[in-house]
Amino acid sequence: MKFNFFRNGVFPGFLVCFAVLVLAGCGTKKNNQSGGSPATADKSKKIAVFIPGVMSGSPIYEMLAAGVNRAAAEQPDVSVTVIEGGFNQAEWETRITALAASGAYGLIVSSNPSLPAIAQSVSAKFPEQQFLLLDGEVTGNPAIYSLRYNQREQAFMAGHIAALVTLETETAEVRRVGLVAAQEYPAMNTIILPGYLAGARSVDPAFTVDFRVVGNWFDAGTGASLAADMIRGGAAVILCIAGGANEGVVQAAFEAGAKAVWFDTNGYGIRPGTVVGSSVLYQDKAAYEQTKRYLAGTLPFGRAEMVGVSDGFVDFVEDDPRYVSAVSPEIRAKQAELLGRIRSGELRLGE
Ligand code: RBF
Repeated sequence: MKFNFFRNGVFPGFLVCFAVLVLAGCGTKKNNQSGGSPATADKSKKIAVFIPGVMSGSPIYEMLAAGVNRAAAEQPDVSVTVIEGGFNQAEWETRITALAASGAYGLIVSSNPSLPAIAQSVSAKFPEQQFLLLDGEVTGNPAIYSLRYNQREQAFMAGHIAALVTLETETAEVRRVGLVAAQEYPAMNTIILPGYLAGARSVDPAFTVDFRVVGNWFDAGTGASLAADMIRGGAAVILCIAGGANEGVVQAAFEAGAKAVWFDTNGYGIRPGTVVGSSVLYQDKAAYEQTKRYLAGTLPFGRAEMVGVSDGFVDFVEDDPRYVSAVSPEIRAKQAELLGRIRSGELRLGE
């Protein structure tokens, strides 16, 4: 990463200063205003974005990089390096430790609920390294700021639309909605899955969830076969939270005449008519705003914050023409009524 210093001219600049100081016979540490190695000269403006996985197929990560890049582009001399950590989760800590050990970055940005534990561990060895973590929670570490989303709201809205659409299908007597997840993790098991079920049960308390796990974030073939099996078992609408495997779920739903609900971004365009709901979060906006705060020196390290529907970071997309043509006016009216109750604060889905 040191090559970046050559590219933007900071390192050569430092060399010139250093040479001048030495020639003038006053090259002492005291007179060296940069206070140490060139890596520390203005490293606060060097940001590493660590993608725990790959960006392709995972919009939550694409939004992360986009938001940080947008904030950086608005100021001179800020550089962003995006590093994809790949799907081997056992390697992530080693990769992040290497980033911290390089001393090259003022800030490491990342996102997902497994990052707090990893960042804590790296932070114990490199306490100077600062972290901005989204979609995760950690408090009390003076080097880490975290922001997560109210995913009970996000999942509740998905469960509500899934149940409403189920009631209009031929297998409506089977009060069961589907959820295909890539893997089990605490936020999935204690917030997203229960929130999804609660949303379906707010339509009819008889609803249950058929919950299946792919085992990774990329296998569309397994996603498709799980979804096909669930549809044979009577689930007519399936929420997919499985990264690259989502494509398989939607394809299987399309082939069987079933429906899918999309999570994190607007997914109506994936397969118009088959995708009947999009419960979204605006991670690009969050990454942009928090990076701006960092660059302004106002990011409150040590704190954890949560944002939801009323803050404008979680939403359900209902103004897309492909949503309008995919579901009946009656369903849209009921979904709109729910959204109104969440937005106004009448229905509180705290955590
Ligand atoms: N979400 C993705 O979209 N793609 C991923 O590759 C991905 N990897 C994850 C790895 C771990 C260990 C955990 C805990 C979560 C991961 N997520 C991933 C899920 C993400 O944090 C979030 O829960 C979902 O995107 C739903 O908002």
